[in-house]
Amino acid sequence: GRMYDCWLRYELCDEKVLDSYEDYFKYIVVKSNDRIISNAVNELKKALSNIKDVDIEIIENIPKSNCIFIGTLDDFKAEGLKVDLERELKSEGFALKVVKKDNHNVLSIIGGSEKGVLYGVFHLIRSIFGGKSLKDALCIENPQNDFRILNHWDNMDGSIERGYAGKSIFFKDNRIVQDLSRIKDYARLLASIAVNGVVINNVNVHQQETKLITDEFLPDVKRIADVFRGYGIKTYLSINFASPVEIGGLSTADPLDDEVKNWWKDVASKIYSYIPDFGGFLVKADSEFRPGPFTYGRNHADGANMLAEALKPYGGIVIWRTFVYNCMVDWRDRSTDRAKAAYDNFKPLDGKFMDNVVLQIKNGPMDFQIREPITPLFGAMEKTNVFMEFQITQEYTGQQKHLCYLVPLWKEALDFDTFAKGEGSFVKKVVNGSLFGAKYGGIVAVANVGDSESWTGHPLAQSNLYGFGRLSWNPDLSSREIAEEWVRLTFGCDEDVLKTVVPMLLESREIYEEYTSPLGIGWMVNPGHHYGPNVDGYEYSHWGTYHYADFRGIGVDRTVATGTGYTAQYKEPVAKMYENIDTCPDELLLFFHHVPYDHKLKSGKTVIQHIYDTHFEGVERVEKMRESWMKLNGKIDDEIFKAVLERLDIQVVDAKEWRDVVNTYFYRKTGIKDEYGRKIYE
Ligand code: BDP
Repeated sequence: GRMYDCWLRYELCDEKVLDSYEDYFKYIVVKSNDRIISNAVNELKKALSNIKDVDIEIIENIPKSNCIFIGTLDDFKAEGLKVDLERELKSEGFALKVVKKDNHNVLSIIGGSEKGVLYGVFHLIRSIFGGKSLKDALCIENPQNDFRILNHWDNMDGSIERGYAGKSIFFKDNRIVQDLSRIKDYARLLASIAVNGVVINNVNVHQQETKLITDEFLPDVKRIADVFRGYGIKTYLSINFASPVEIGGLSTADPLDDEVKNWWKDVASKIYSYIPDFGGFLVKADSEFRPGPFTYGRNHADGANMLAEALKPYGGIVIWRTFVYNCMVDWRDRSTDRAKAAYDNFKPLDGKFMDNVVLQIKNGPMDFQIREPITPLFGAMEKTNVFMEFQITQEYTGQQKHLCYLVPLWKEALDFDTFAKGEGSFVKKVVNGSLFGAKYGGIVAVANVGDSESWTGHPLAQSNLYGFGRLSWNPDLSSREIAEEWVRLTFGCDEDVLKTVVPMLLESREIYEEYTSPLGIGWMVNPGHHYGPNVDGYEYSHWGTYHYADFRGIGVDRTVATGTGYTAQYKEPVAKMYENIDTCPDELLLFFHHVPYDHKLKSGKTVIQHIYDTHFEGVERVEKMRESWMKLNGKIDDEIFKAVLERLDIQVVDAKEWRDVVNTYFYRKTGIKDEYGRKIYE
């Protein structure tokens, strides 16, 4: 069905664009029989076969007529065709060009490698079906990030931690699924947005998943890796740091112990015997009760380097997460600030990691809230490879019941200036490796897919998966460009649809923020499952997640002058900007400062009035979104229309609940009335 096909439904949205391509739609010339290239060619064939009167033939030699040529730069040159691309094309890059051969035109998709060819083909498909003329499609493109990886928080029992779209597509009943057809379709979807790595199991590695690195399961992991390989995607596994003890029969997992080191070397050699291009390990260690090097008095560099050494001979990498903090805080003790933890743990280790270790850093210093500042670690690790970690799955952003297009949030993070090497030291340059000359760079995200018909539960949440891929390829694309592309490919080019859905997407993050937790304070959710309002839900608990609201004021004082000193982790002038209440941006005020409720924001409103206004407005805007969606009845696929409407209905009801709980809470705390006399429950 259409929901299942996502943005690969291959329905022509504008007949007119065909004029510029049609001339070429007779022959596809392919020299290579490489698997990635044949998958690319098949995809193009499949796409074009959906166009009326197009009947395309795949041949080996350039004919005496116009044609499409698909191949690597080497294939291209072997054909005696000339273009000057050597210096411009990176391995995963591609060019789409029209080249003359005799008296004919050859529409050429030229890849720096087979993967480049695959991405070039999908670019052509995207252009044709997204309504772009050939002239606008011609280009040379290279990925700005070498690693573009999805993390799946899937467990082998089929459940997905923080999954809101059904069960795992990889695992069932404690085994890997037998039928891999859905995984193949997933690989196609990911290849179409140039994702090149997938971690198939949860970062919290439980007993069963610990065994994925053994002979019992590696043959099955290999089956998955074989499918992904055909689409240019490397397979990675999350590992359990305590594996040598839990499955290896050793008495320790101490990273400096020789037996432990050898045990991991054997594991690596075994894995690569099954999967020669295995990507590497993802590790959550010494975090939220997961085992790690701390148990043995060792640090994170000791732990990561030990694994890196085992993978090094095969070209694998260790992706070590920096989400490490004390999750057993005594809330009565005001001295711990969770926001400081990643920096405090990892900054002292800069320069101590092997060159095939990468630190994977969450965008914010807390945990995927709707609004957070950037983690200061991004400007601080000058001698270490780092990846950005985003969360596509909507744990704190509406759980795929609420519409929340996350690309604007991600762009904010990537466009942030760390000033680490003076002005222009954007986070996107840190994570792609260019700012500090790191060996590896990349963007990673926690996937939002499951076995639901639409993959993502909320059909419009497909835009987040799509957006992640497009943005990690090119962080300079705008949120709007990505949204428009996605809408055209998913719904066609009807202007009314475009004019309805694109603004819904673009406003949705702001709207969600309006009726949930205000001004960067975060949390205020029900503990455990993290859905729905609970203002004090995490206030008196051990997780380090507080807003400190009392009858006088609210917010966390993270200043150096009077607070936790967190602002000092940023470079100047960023540190000063946050430290000073007059320059701290409104939207993050309560993240950095504790203020009285009548404190005036830059907007001119008091904090309390801002809370009331945004909560009323947020609900009104959800209702408007629902109204505009209603206008699409009959204009788009009925199944999608209904599935979205069902969720918008839930969003309307639950947004009201948020509004009323939050407004009432603050009214009771302050006794201050809404200036406009709107309904606030007592
Ligand atoms: C938190 C999630 C938890 C994850 C953890 C992580 O609530 O389920 O295990 O992040 O990233 O946001 O490790």
